[in-house]
Amino acid sequence: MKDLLEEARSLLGAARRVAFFTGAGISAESGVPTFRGEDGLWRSWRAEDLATPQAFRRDPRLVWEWYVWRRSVVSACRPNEGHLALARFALARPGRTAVITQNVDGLHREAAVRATGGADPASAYPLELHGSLFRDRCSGCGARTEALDSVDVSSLSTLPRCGRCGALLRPDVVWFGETLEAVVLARAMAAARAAEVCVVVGTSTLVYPAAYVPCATLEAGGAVVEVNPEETPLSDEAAVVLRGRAASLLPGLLA
Ligand code: BV8
Ligand code: ZN
Repeated sequence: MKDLLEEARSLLGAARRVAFFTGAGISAESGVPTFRGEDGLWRSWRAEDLATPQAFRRDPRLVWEWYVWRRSVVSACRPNEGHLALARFALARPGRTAVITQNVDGLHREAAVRATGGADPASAYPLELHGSLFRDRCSGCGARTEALDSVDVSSLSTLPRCGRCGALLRPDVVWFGETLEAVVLARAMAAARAAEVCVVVGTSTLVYPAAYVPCATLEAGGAVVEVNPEETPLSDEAAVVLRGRAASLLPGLLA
C-alpha cells in the first residue's frame, strides 16, 4: 500500500488541477449511514419507495418522516479526518481544486469552515450534485429556504407549506427520476474535464448522471485515483486504487 500511496501522491503533486468526486463512503466514519452498506439507509426502506417524486405525491407525510429522521441522524455527525484533509488540500489550492459530492449531508461544507479557521472557506465548498438535506424547497414555486428547525410530521395538515404560494415544502434534494440542476452538473463536468487527476472517494459509482463525473476526467486524458475499501465498476479504470477507508487514507494522500 505504501508504494501505491506514493504513486498516488506523485500523480497529485504533478497535477495542476484536481477534482474530488465523493459519495456516502466519505461520511461513513462520521456515522452517516451509507446507501448500500449493511447498515445502509435503504435497508429499512427502499429508495424507490421514498426518494422519488411519486412517493412524495402519494404519501408526503411518510417521505417527510424519513427525511426528519435522516436530518436528526446527520445533524449529530461531524466531519471526519477525511473531510478535513480534503478541505485543507482545496484551501491550499484555491481555484485549482473542485470538490464534487453526491452527498446531501453538508459535511464537506462544515469541514471547509472548520479547516479555514475563520478565513474564506469558499474555495473548499462542494458542488452538491444531489442538493442538501438542510435546505427546503417549495414543491410549487421552487422557492428555497434554510431547513426548518422542526417539522411536525404527525399529519398531512401539519406538514410545512410555502409562505408565498401555499404548496407543500420538500427537502431540497434530487430524487430518483428527477434531473439534477443543469448548471451544477455542467460546472462539475467542466471541472472534471479540466482536472489532470480525479480522486474518487467512497462511492459505488452506480448512480447516474453523477457517475459520469470521473469519466469526464478519463475522457480528457486525466487519471483517476480511487479510495474505497471495496471494488467498484470504476476500479479497473483507476490509475491507482487505494483499498481502504477515507478517514485513514486521505490524510496521508493529501498532506
Ligand atoms: C435521473 C439524494 C432522469 C436523495 C440521491 C429508474 C427510474 C428512474 C431513474 C432511474 C431508473 N433507473 C436508473 C435511473 C437513473 C437513476 C439511477 O442512476 N439509478 C441507479 C440506482 C441505477 N438516476 C436518477 O434517477 C437521477 N436522475 O436520471 O433523471 C431524467 C433524465 C432526464 C429528464 C428527466 C429525468 C437522480 C439520481 C439522484 C438520486 N438522489 N440522493 C437523498 O439522499 O435522499 S442518490 C443517493 O444514492 C446518494 O445521493 C448517492 O448519490 C447515491 C448513493 O451512492 P453512493 O454515494 O455511491 O453511496 P453507496 O452507499 O452506494 O456507496 C458507498 C460506497 O462507499 C461503497 O462503494 C462503499 O464501499 C464505500 N465505503 C464504505 N465505507 C467507506 C467507503 N469508502 C471510503 N471510506 C469508507 N469508510
Ligand atoms: Zn411556493
